[in-house]
Amino acid sequence: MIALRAKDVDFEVTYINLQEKPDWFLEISPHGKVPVLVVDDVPLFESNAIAEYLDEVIAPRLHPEDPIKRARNRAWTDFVPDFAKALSGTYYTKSKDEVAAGIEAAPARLAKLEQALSDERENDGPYFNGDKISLVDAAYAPFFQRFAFVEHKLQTGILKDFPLVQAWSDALLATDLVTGSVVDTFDIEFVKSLKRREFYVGSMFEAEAAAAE
Ligand SMILES: N[C@@H](CCC(=O)N[C@@H](CS)C(=O)NCC(=O)O)C(=O)O
Repeated sequence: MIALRAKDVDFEVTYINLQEKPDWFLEISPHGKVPVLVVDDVPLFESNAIAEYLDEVIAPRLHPEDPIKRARNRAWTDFVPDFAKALSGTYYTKSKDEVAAGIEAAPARLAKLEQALSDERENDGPYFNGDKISLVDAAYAPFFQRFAFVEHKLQTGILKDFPLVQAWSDALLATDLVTGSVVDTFDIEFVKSLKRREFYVGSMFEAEAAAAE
């Protein structure tokens, strides 16, 4: 969604209930996962494949022009699942003890990203390559966005030892490209899903959940 927004192209979004996936969706999504982008009746799936396709066919280019930089950006995009686990390992957890274990485990992966931010650019950012949003930014931003939301309550402090990562997150969450990429009701929908899945952090949002009833 962020890549589409960065391309300033017209698109239509259909949200589905992942608890009750419609048949038409299961027919076009081989793994039953979102996102899927339908282009001229052809479904594309997997976020990275979709983003790469968009970058090939719609300007402006979000990948760096230099092939070496591009390859390194792609390599760091491949790190997203590991990074996402570092963050979600604190809040996709069922108890205080599991939160604590997630906090203990996170730094090993966050340190790699801190090093990458230091190595990959010869400027002060604020984004992964510099002053322009790239596909790496688009890939990481949704995970920073979800973490920032729960971090208000959880107060894990896991980013405090990683100033470049924290500054990158702040920059991404300060742009409308990212904040506008989710539904207006994102906060409450996210809270509902945390509560439905009985994650510990869900219990910290009782007031928000009650207000939404
Ligand atoms: N590797 C996939 C992962 C997509 C994914 O995990 N999507 C989740 C939502 S963020 C999903 O559709 N979950 C529903 C399910 O697995 O049933 C991608 O990057 O597109």
